Amino acid sequence: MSILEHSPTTGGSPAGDSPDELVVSVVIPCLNEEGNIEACVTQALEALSTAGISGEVVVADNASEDRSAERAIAAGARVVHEPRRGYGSAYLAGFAAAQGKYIVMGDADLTYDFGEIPRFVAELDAGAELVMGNRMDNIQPGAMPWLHRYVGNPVLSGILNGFFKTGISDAHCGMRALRRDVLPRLDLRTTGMEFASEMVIRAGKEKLRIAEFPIDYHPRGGESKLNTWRDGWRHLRFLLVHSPTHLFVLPGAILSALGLLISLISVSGIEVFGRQWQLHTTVAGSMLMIVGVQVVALGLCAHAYGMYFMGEQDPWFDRMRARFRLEHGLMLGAAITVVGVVTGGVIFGIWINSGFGSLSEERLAILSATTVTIGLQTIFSSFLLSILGLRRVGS
Ligand SMILES: Nc1nc2c(ncn2[C@@H]2O[C@H](COP(=O)(O)OP(=O)(O)OP(=O)(O)O)[C@@H](O)[C@H]2O)c(=O)[nH]1
Ligand SMILES: [Mg+2]
Repeated sequence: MSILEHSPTTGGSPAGDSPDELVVSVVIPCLNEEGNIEACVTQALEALSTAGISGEVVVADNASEDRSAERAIAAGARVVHEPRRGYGSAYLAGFAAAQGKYIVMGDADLTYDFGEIPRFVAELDAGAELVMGNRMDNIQPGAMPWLHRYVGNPVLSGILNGFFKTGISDAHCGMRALRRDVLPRLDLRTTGMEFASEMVIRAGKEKLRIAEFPIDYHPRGGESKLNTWRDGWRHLRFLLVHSPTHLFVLPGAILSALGLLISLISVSGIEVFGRQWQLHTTVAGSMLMIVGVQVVALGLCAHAYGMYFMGEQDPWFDRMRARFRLEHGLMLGAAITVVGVVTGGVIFGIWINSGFGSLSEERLAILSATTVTIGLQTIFSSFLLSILGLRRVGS
């Protein structure tokens, strides 16, 4: 990365900041935006000087093949180069070079109005640590494709809020602002478009003070760099792998409960929907139980990994850990295994009673095998959980 030019505006700064301190760094990621970048930089610098805020504009050029970098410098920006492609990579380079107390973020495509910078700064001055724009009620005609507006954004924002309870209305809005000193706490790492989600999720987990207000979203100049399916999937993938509860534990618990219910109905021979459930249903119930328990166990291990190796905070898992020890898991697993073995013994008894003749206890046999499988899974998963916890001091 090399710094080409530095031209902070010379306006005054809000009360309380030393005159030399740069208050705002406007950071703009840029990939082949030669038709837009000058206007964006000019607008940002004008907004800063009109409001009397000392600041700079940092353009993170992502190996543009056009004249974006030259145009940005000509307009008065400081340009840093990030050869590794990706929206997140560009921002990480821009953040590393930023010198202001606050960072204001916005795309280099004329979709956002950099004249809004003072409003973002005012929210930060008022105590917010992250300020989000919300485009959803002010999308100008032609600014956002139907699929993004009514499917992609609401669905992904809904999942994000369902999983992480951030309460943010427009989690993918590219115009936002934050205090530069919260960056170490956010510890952002992703390189692609999912960077937008990562920042919001991390801010929620770190319990930052978050403010949001409505902003306009204008039609883009030049070609969009967003790939609907690839970038949508990158967001979704990020949400899933950062929430073991929703990826593993809940689905696993639902699968096993459903499997148990189906198996019990099938083995007991009671009629549901006007008929008894036969062998095929027992097999399905058994499969659901085994998969469900396996998935829950993987989820607990993922939680443990997140806590012990990635510094995640998880009160639910903490409570679980305080209550249950390895020995509890082993006892539970052993008890389940014994139930399975006893069920097998019952089948054996039936066989003896029939004088070792033909035997037709398939459903009970499936139940027995399933129970033993689940018991053994529980025992070995408990050991794995314990191994993951070994790294923890005092465990
Ligand atoms: N997608 C993408 N954008 C990059 C990259 N590097 C820098 N950018 C910039 O990141 C910003 C966001 O990209 P956009 O194409 O505007 O994506 P978007 O805002 O989600 O989608 P639009 O609504 O079409 O603008 C733009 O300023 C890009 O120039 C990169 O490698 N990939
Ligand atoms: Mg854009």
